[in-house]
Amino acid sequence: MKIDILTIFPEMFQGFLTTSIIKRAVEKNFVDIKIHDIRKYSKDPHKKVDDYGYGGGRGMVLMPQPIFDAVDDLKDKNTKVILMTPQGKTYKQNIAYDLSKEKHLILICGHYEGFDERIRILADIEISIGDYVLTGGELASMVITDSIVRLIDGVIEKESHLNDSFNNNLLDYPVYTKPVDFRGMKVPDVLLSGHHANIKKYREQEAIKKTQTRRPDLLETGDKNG
Ligand code: 6GU
Repeated sequence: MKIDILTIFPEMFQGFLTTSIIKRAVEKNFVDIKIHDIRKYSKDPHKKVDDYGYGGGRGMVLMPQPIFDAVDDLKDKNTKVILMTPQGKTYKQNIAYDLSKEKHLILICGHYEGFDERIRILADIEISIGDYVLTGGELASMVITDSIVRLIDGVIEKESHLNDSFNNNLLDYPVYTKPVDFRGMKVPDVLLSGHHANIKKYREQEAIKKTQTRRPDLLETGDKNG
C-alpha cells in the first residue's frame, strides 16, 4: 500500500514515521508513506499556500491551486483521496478495515481557519476523527495512517488485531503479565489454568461485561463497529 500525505507542516511527521511499528512497516515495505509539502506545489512567487477568505470574518484559508496540482501529480486510477476535516464522517474501526484494503491513499491535511470550499471536490471521502477541533489535519492523518497500517497483512500478528477492541462491537478483554501477584492484585486463576476452553469463555464474558459497563452504546446499536 502507498500513502501520500499532503501537509504544510511536514516536520510534524518525523517522530511518527521513525518509531516502533510504523517504522518497521515502512522498512519492511508493507507500506510506502510519503509526506509532501503542499508549499512545493505553489505557483505563487513567494510559495504562498493560503490567503484571506472572501467576505471577511475568517483568517487564512488554504488556496486550491497547490492542493489540486499535488493531487493531479500523485493520483492514479487506484487512488482514494481523503480530506481531513472536522466536518467529515466520524472515523471508526470499520473504516480503518476498509481503507487497509486500498492500494493508494492520498490524505489532505486542512489547516488554519480552513480550506477553500472547492478543494472538497477532490475528495472521495471526508473524515473527522471525533467531535473536537484540532489546529490542523496532521494529527488526524497520523491517527488514520496508524490505524490502517497496523491492519495491513504482516505488519502485526493477525491474532493481535482479531481481538481488538471494537471488533464485533466489543471492547477488548483484560490481559495480564508477570507477576502473578502484584501488590496483592492477583492474575485471575483461569488464565493460569492452561484450560483453553475456559480461558476463551472467561475472555468472552469479560469483554461483554466491560462493554456493558463502559460502552453500552456499542451493544445497543447493533451497527457494526458503532
Ligand atoms: Cl480531520 N481535522 C481537524 N482540523 N480537526 C479535527 C479533525 C480533523 N477531526 C477531528 N477534529
